[in-house]
Amino acid sequence: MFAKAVAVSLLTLASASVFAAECKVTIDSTDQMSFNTKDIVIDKSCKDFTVELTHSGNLPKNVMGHNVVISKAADMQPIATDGLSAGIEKNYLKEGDARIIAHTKIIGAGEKDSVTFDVSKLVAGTEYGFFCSFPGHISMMKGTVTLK
Ligand SMILES: [Cu+2]
Repeated sequence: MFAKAVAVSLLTLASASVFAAECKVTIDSTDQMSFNTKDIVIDKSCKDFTVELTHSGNLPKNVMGHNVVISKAADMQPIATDGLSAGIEKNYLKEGDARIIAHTKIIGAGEKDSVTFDVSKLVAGTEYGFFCSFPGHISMMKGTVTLK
């Protein structure tokens, strides 16, 4: 009887995980100044969403550092520009910049970092994006964030 109860709860767990939305994405970054994805899709049923960043290159963070910053599409370039003078210790982001929805720290080769944010910060119908704020990287390292 106990075994049956365990079996039933395992089955429930398994089917729940099949239907639950994946509320996490892992993005890899490289020595070629690139991300391996151009679009982050967030399911509306997610309460929180986690972005994990990895770096599969060989270069250290002061040379080829990367982060992931999420904001409204229109705020991406202004945030990157304002972050230039902040320096690598501040992840090339202006301290207290309210336009930033979420960001990881800057990482180098072999490192990883992740950030979890409240999906209710995203309003349906608004365009969002992600980018790397390391100086000069936004030209190649950017993509869209879509709520669906
Ligand atoms: Cu970068």
